[in-house]
Formats: sequence, C-alpha cells, structure tokens
Amino acid sequence: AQPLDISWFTESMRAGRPVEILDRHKVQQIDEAEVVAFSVPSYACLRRTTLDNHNPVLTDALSLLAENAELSDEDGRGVAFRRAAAVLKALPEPVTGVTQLRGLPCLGGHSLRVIRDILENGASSEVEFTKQSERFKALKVLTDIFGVGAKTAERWIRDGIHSLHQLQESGQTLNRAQQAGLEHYDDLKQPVTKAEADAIGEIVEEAVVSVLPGAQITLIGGFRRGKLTGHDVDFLITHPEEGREVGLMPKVVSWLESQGFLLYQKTTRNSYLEAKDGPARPASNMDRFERCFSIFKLADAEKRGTKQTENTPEDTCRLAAHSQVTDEGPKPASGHRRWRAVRVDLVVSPISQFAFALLGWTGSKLFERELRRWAGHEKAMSLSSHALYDNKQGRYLKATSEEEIFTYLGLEYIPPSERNA
Ligand code: DCT
Ligand code: MG
Repeated sequence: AQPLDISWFTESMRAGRPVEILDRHKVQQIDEAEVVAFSVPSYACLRRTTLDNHNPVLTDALSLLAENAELSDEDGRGVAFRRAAAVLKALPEPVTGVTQLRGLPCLGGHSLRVIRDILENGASSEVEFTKQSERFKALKVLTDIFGVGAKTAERWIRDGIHSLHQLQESGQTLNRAQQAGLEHYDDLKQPVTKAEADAIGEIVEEAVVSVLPGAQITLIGGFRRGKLTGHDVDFLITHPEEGREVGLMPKVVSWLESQGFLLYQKTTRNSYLEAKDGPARPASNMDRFERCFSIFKLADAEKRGTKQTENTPEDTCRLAAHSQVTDEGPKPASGHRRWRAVRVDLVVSPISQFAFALLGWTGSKLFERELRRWAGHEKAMSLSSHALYDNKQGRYLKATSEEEIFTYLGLEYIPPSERNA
C-alpha cells in the first residue's frame, strides 16, 4: 500500500492558500483490496464538518474517552481523542476497515486501537470498561450538576460521595450555583430543543429591546451550528452604536427577574476595558465579556407561543408553575409541572468586537481551538473572541464580519453549519 499523497495540502498550507476541504479528487485507491482511503487536512478549521456524521459509533466511543480524560485532569489526552473523533466526523462515508484510515492526521496509536477494536469486535474493551467504571460514573453524575467541575467532583469522590443521594446526605456545603444545579438536576439533564431555544430567544429579545431599544441578540453556540438540541442556549447581545451596550446586562437581568423568568443567575463583569495588555491576549479567551450564567424557568405556554407579556411576576409564576391547561401532548419530565428549567448563557459584546465574539462563541469547542492553533502556528497571529492580533505587523486587525476574519487567517470561509468538528 502506498502512503497517501497529501503534498497538495501541505503546500497550500505553507503558501497560506485556502485549501479544498476533503478533496474528493485526491481520494485514492490503495493496495490490492482496492480499499478507498480518505484524505483529510489536519486542522479542523480547514474541514467542513456538518452534523451528518457517518461514523457515530466510532466518534461516540472516542468522545467518551475524551470526556473521561478531561474529567481526570488529562487535557492533553482529551484533546487527542477529540481531534481523532473530529477527523472521523469529517469523513464522507462510514469506515469499514482500518486500512482506509492510513495517512489520516490526528489518529494516534491509542485512537487507532480503539477504532480497530470496534471495527473488528463490535466494541472497544477500553470504552466498555470506562463506561462501567465506578469512578467514571461518579464523575459523570457529579459534574452533570450545574456548578460542579471536575476538581470538585474529584474531591467529593475522595470523600466517598458517588451519587446525588450520597451528596445530599453528606452535609457538604454547596455554593448557590450548585444548589440550583442540584434542585433542577433532572430538568437540566434533558436536552434543550430548538423550539425551546427559540421560545427563550423571544423572551430574551423582549428583555433586551425593553431596556435598550436597538440592541440586537444573536443565537450562538450549538444552535447556530444547526444542532437540534443542546445542553444550554447561548445568546450574544450587542448594540450597533459602540458604548451603548455598557451596563446592559444588569438591566436585562433585572427585567427577566422582575418577570419571574430566572431561577438562578450569576453575572460576571467584563474585564476587557480595564485590561492594559490589549484584548488579544487574555488569560483565557472566554472570560472577558460581561456574561450571565442563568437557569431559565420556561413555561409550556411560552413554548406554544401563547405567552402573555403583561404578567406581574406573580402572574408569570402562576402561569408557569400552576397552569391547569390540559391540552398538551407529552408531560414534562418532572411530574405535573407546566414549566421546565433551562440553562441559558448571555454574553454582551461591544459592536467593535462583535465579529470576533460571534466567531468565538459559535463553536464547536474543537473548531475554536483549531482556529486559534492555526492562527498562532501557521499565521503568527493570536485570535480570541475579542480580537485578532498580527504578531508580525504588531497590530490588531479589525473585522466587522466572520468572513473577514477567515480571510485574514488565509482560510476558506466555513459557515456555522460546517463547524461541527
Ligand atoms: N466555547 C469555546 N471553548 C470553551 C467553551 C465554549 O470555544 N471552553 C465556545 C464554543 C461554543 C460556545 O462557546 C458555547 O459553549 P457550549 O454551550 O458549551 O457549547 P455548544 O457547542 O453550544 O454545545 P451545546 O449544544 O451542548 O450547548
Ligand atoms: Mg451551548
């Protein structure tokens, strides 16, 4: 068998030319068995990854190992499994044999072993072992609580806490987020649907334009990429006039609170204005916008688009919690309640940073990571959700659209629906 010829790709990369993604002409036939091999660029931001995944069994297995590594403070291994899974997500067909994977990037020995196991035996012993392991199960249950990260879960497990019941019995002090997370555990585990995301979008829009006419909201995160469900709903808020967005978040939150829409919220102030080192090199790319982590109370009536807008908080609660309407289809997961809890993230950006925020918050997480890696390693630029800095020119590159940012980076534009790496 001959190795795949990917020189067309590396040359284009070196020259900074946009590269054809998943180049079908370059797909080769190798060895006597005439196995079709795939050719894929190594950076996820050079690939078009739709939600049409032809290898879900393999990618689920690798994602589970990635999750296990991330929960065990092994981020390097986590990223390696995420990259391997992402390569398989971009393939045009189901993989039927490991020979097809020859020459593909990001598939290390460990990932290949897992893939071979599944292709040959129907399952990976390592994945099955991990799924069954008490430690993994406990880490999952505990980190599924909103407000609980891997570190906290780890500490609790060391104290013998493996389940929600044990946590409740333990007398551990929980912070406000964790209390809310525990209280709404079942609801927050249920995937959020697009219809629910849209219903919440209407409420947030009403809040935003009530407190600042002209302000705009955009659905970001997985739903902007076309996902049908998500673990939360993410919105980006801005105003076309620079500076008008200052102080917006507390007003939006007060409005939502006064209408009885919030079960929990925590707002973090922005920190980009006071930063001296310029916006492109924050300690983390996620933490500088004014941001509100919240849990919404979404009434069934809102989902059906029959919401009443002039309710007092009491009315809204009544509408949400005790509605006696009986005409709906499936019952909510939680008994006879007529509402559910939904995780919602709000982010406010000044218009000058909007394109960067939009690109940075649309995801997927791996696509974002790969964009930043591409910018740094191949272009000597640093990309964040605030700005793009050109290290060679020593200046920030302004952009008003995502397309412009891709152009600066020497990349072919990839629309949100193809960023599902
Ligand atoms: N993001 C990122 N890096 C992180 C966290 C988030 O780049 N460490 C970006 C990418 C996605 C966006 O923020 C929203 O984050 P999530 O809601 O966690 O991701 P999602 O793709 O919307 O996933 P889900 O559909 O499950 O909500
Ligand atoms: Mg999301």
